[in-house]
Amino acid sequence: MPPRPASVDAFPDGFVWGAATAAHQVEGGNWNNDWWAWEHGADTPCREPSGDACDHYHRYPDDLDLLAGLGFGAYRFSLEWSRIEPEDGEFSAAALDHYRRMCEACLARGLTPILTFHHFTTPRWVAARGGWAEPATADLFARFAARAAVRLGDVVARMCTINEPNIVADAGYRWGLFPPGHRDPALRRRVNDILITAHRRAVEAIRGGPGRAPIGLTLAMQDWQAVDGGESVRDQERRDMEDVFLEAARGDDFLGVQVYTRALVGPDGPRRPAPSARCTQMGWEFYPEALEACIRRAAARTGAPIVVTENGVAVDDDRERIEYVERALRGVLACLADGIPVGGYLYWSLLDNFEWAFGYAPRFGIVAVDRATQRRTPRPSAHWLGAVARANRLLPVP
Ligand code: GCO
Repeated sequence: MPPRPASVDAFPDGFVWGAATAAHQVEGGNWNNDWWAWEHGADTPCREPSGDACDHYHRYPDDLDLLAGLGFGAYRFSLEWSRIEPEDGEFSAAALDHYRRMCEACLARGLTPILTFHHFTTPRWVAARGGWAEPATADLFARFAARAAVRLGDVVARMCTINEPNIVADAGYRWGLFPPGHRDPALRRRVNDILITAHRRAVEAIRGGPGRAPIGLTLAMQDWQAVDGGESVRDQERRDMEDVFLEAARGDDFLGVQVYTRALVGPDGPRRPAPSARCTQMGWEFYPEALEACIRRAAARTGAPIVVTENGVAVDDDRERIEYVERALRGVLACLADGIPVGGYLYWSLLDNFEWAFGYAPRFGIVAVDRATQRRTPRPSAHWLGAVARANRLLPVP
């Protein structure tokens, strides 16, 4: 086959390349939030507690050295609300200083800091008052966001209010997989609304602070495909999972799109992948083409600029990771070729980390972490994607 013309594989100037993490999944010792309690509770689906995680709270300078050295230009990470506001209205200047140092450490290494205010975990005192089922939580979150933005707004390049509010609601209030473990579809819709209110109020609150970094939310999306006449069930599922949030994101500075796979929906509801399907360690179908479909849908529904704030795969064989990312990036290029504004691609995740109820078994990292020694070892995918980032074009798969 003749080589493709170079321009086909090039990304636009200024396209942002990075990797993402979330506080509870990497920091370690986050005992003051609802997830830690959930990990240690009886009868929860958690396989193991988060413990020291990757000790990233202390090791972040080395991890940022690694990320920058590989060729990446951005780092997405999150604040741990329970450290910053350990009790109602008691804000920790030391915790905020820690996150400011992290932002400054990014900037010193040429990494663009992309900050998420809420990534799944909620302080215990908030959870005890009803968590996201309680409308007052929207105001508590906005107050926290305002405080954090005052301290950090001038040293961040982009801000994500709430990570995957649709998963917070769905996994926590409909399926009982995340805290608080409810199984109540009506409550889940109510929680959707409260999370949307929280996002809107946080945007307002953050805008009152210093800096002019774009603000948006990040949404978990799938390529929803109807099978055997499942169109209307698919549409209803997708409405509660995505459409209500896409509508809420209209007018935002950007939308963070986070995609891993497709969802097949029959008249009886979502289906598991066929036994013959190629699956990842998560049991999700290996389907990198979902990213393109989701970017197109998100852009069409919101009119907002898109950033891929998460895309990645949990696999044993790192060659599969490279294959997955390469195919996903072809989809990003196809979107760009059609004029859809996609501003960056952040791989999930920099490090092998605490994958919520799944514990440490799934390996999402481009960097392997030895659980006993905390030693980091970049995988071939880290070197390949770092080279792609440096070249700002898709490179041949090694
Ligand atoms: C999520 C998250 C990450 C996950 C990742 C893989 O959205 O679920 O943002 O915390 O680890 O998506 O499941």
